[in-house]
Amino acid sequence: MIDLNELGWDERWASAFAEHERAGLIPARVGIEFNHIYRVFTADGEVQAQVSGRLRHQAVGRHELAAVGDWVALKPTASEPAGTIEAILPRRSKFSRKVAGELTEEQVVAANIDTVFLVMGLDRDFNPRRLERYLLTSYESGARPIVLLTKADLADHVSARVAEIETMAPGVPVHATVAIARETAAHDIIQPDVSIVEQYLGFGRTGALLGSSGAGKSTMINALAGTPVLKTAAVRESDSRGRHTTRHRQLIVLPGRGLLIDTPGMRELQLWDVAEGAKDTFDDIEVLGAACHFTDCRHENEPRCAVKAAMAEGTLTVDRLASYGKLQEEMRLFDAKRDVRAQIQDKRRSKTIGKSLKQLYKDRGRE
Ligand SMILES: Nc1nc2c(ncn2[C@@H]2O[C@H](COP(=O)(O)OP(=O)(O)OP(=O)(O)O)[C@@H](O)[C@H]2O)c(=O)[nH]1
Ligand SMILES: [Mg+2]
Ligand SMILES: [Zn+2]
Repeated sequence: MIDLNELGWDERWASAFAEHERAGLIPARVGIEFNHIYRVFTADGEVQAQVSGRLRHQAVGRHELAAVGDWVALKPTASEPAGTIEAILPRRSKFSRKVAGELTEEQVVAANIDTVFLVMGLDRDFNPRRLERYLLTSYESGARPIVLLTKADLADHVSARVAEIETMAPGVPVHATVAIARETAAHDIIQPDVSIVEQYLGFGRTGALLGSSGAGKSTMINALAGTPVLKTAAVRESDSRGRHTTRHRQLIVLPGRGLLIDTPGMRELQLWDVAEGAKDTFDDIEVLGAACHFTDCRHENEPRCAVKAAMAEGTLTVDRLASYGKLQEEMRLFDAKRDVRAQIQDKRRSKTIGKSLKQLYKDRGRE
């Protein structure tokens, strides 16, 4: 038996589930997703599940299929410990990205999370510009972002780097630690400080770890679990790159202390719908921009440009303005692509509705 509250179940979920309960379905939380096969937690234990044909047929994109962290309505299979996912409860939060490759499709990386841990190594993985993109997506997610800088044993100027990230992400807590006990160059042994992560979790609360391959996400979860529940592997010496050890998303229960979702390192974090998040991340530039003489100032060669002035003063770096510009361009492209896709989806929806209407008339005719 599993206590559903331990998995994050509460009164609000129960009332969202009421109609499914009347239909004889049982609540379950998605623990693993791998090639459309799921393992879900139910009050009776963990079972294998797949999405019902109806749900799959109705879905206009993969974001409408179940994702790790989702609460779902499960129809148990009578003969074996398995079931069919008949419905997905509306998500309270989600971390999404655009699927890798050309397709403009949303992929939900983790659902119903309270906290997003953005994990970045202080080795060669350290890259503030990349973190900026993760922050953007976090602001959109509905979960609280926390930056976790791992591999503190491998960096010389840890506090300077923490400060660097702090100025980039106002209001976001930034912590540096190790995910595994290590000896520093000065022969001190540093132990992982699991309380850094624990303070943002707690009974029934869910966190997700995101970051590039090799950053130490699985290692950190193992430290919290107190036993190696997840596979880890050494990074490439030359550039600290990971080997994509974690292959699927997985929800780990830390009994009484919360839940953590491990995710595979992302090769690329393609942004999904970050308009609002952009405003938060580049708050400084947005504020400066409001003071430019021209309301449509592109901060290039326009006179009386507040952004250019800040750069001349040194309060704004060229790098930061460049990533702001890159983001603006990316959002323009994204919006254009999404418009095309929305048109296609609308067509598909009206086709499906058209079909079911036809069927309805046929059935009526027979009555
Ligand atoms: N020196 C040092 N090594 C660490 C630290 N944290 C993790 N590592 C090592 O980094 C390597 C990669 O760790 P993983 O936990 O597999 O990384 P991951 O983020 O889960 O990577 P993927 O599953 O590929 O996405 C392992 O060899 C870990 O032992 C740390 O704080 N210091
Ligand atoms: Mg991993
Ligand atoms: Zn300007």
